[in-house]
Amino acid sequence: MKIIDAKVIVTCPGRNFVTVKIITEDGLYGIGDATLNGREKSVVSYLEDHILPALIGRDAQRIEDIWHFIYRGAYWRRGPVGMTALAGVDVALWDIKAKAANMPLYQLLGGRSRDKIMAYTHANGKDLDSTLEAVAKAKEQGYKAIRVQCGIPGIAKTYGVAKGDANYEPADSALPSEESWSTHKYLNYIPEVFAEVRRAFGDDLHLLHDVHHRLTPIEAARLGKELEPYRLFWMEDCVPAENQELFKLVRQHTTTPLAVGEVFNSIHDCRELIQNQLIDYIRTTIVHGGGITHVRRLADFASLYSVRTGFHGATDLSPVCMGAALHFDYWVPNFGIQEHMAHSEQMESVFTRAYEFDDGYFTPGEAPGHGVDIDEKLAAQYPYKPASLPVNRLEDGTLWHW
Ligand code: KDG
Ligand code: MG
Repeated sequence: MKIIDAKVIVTCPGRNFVTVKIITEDGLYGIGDATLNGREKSVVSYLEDHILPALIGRDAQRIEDIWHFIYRGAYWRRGPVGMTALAGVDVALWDIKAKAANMPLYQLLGGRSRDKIMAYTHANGKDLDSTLEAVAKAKEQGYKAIRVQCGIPGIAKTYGVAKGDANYEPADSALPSEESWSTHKYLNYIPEVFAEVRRAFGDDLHLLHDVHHRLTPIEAARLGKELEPYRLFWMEDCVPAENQELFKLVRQHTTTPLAVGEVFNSIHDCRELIQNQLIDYIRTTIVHGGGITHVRRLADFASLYSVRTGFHGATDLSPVCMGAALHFDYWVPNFGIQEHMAHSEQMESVFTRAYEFDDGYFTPGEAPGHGVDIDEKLAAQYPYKPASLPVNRLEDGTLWHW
């Protein structure tokens, strides 16, 4: 089944998305998400200038061979730009293979391991009262698991807290905006937030929290310990993770489960974390982790160590990634949870989807392929808009982790 055309579609129906479309000689096509928030154009160039021209004439059925052709063939391996570009191609090819077999993708992967996929969403507010209101709203929408972020007294703009009623979208200006940070104000306040949330909503709700890489290991250890009475589902990205050894100290001190990996792009970024059982959930998802072909290897490796998946699913991961992720979640034996932030109506008019949400759980749908398509005409009406993620400074001006 020869590939006769391959292109990139960039659209901004409220935020930027990059989509790879591959077309075969018999008219079948597949699409894959290749969005890298704030760095979209680098991936577009990588695809258009280096990868896509070399795909023409290749057999679309040979996913494994094409994966290695792109990965090994570049000589320059790994990295977020390359692995996101690779993921776009890989998912488009899985979409084609499943369509050719007339099967939903999860059937090709091995069939479903569960009836429904638990998802968590975000609840946040500028202060405690509005955070509690947001948790109540998410609960009403049916979510059984909720990520709680709250404004910190004395910090002007905190990670994870949306402006007004809008969904949280950090890439909010063409050049990076600035946020500020105080570790001691944060550490003194956040356990109180979780105490209040547990008091208000009881024990049944799963609660999650994202530290967004801001602490040192001993600070993260303290937070994990202080959050233990509130039994979090996980504490996410508690320290920066380029040095995987940092997690040893956190792990020694707390039983709060640890999640990490949304910025990882290969199995090598988390090999030590997994084989030393320093984490409980791996968050690397399909679009940034080299596609289904590579993330499947990662999940299988993680399963040997009882580490479960908890795929990244913020709005900057397009509905195409969400569709593919949900098929994966339906199949993967060591599934943990799926992050979900709802895409806007405008986004969902460009990307039609077969997946469905009901009472806190998703199902991927039975359409052949991953079940997500793109309306190219409509997509063309929303041209690319430069948007950067913010940077973060300590109160003394030091550039910190965002
Ligand atoms: O592009 C970056 C966002 O996706 C990220 O900041 C969101 O941390 C995030 C999360 O857990 O969803
Ligand atoms: Mg995160």
